[in-house]
Amino acid sequence: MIDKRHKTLGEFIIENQSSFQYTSGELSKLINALRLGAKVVSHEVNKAGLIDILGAAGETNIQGEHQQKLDVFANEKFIQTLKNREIVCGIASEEEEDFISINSNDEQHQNKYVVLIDPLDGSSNIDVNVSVGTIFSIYRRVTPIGTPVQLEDFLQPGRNQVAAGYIVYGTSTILVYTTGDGVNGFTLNPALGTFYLSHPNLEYPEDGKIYSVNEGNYVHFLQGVKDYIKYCQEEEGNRPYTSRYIGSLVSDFHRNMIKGGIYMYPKSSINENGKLRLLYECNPMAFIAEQANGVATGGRTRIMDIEPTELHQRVPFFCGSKNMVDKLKEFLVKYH
Ligand code: P6P
Repeated sequence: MIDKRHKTLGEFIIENQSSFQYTSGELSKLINALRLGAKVVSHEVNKAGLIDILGAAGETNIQGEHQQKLDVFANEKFIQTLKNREIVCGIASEEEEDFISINSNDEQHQNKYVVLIDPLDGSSNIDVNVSVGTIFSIYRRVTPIGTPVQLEDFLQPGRNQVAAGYIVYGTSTILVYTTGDGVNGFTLNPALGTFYLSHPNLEYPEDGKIYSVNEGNYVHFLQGVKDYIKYCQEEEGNRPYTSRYIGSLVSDFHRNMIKGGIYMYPKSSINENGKLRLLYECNPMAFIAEQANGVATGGRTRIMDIEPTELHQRVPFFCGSKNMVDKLKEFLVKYH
């Protein structure tokens, strides 16, 4: 009997295929494509420290190979692995201005899914050896199967997602995903190239003592956000809270989901819609947060109820432990 703690991602997918609301094998193909991409990118990201030996992006390395920027590399690898699986009819990526249409040549593979991806979020942190990540969001297409994918297949509200997840390339590489039946985390054993179930049934603690926001933007925030930050810093009850901000969404999100906390990227006088992208950052993280008994809001609207209007649109993003987000909302509603 395999110890549950050592279940592989492949075994987990097979065991849980029945709870995935679509035909058998489709989830496996989708997650397997992302799993392969994660392993390839993890290997490359972990080499980044050797960049002065291997040659910086845009130069040729000691083997005379052209060194790609890692976010360009990650984008190409995920697109390639998804295309090869004959289940995806379209891909939207932070690295691509427009969506990519994938037409199946094989009548029987009428590709039903679209994937939206941030192939390497936080890539500016690579040069200083800070964790970065990949974020993905999966929908069923809404236009007729067998026809070219359309923009409306991508501009779906987050509540329509069939799966979402992220990969953190940190002290270890961990893949966390949901298909609407809870959240589970899998850690890569690089020696074997196998992901093992390391974080079953991830859930936010209802309360937390960590707040994550770029306080360098404090002067630009709306009054309600300013007042909430001051609330976090007051000496009262279990406060002051701890301020933790890595500057990499996947890492800040992952820590707060495990320990309890709130992540904020508000709109401000310099970012009128905030910074984070709705379709391939906020929606997938919101799906995971809600599946982990957390909350994700734009301030007045549940993130997953926002009706998208464009592929790369930005929205304000507040996400974390339920009681902390509820308290934030009390401050926001006072002013806005
Ligand atoms: P700032 C990385 O660029 C990112 O998209 C998120 O991963 C991160 O949380 C945020 O932006 C950091 O932005 O403006 O605080 O540097």
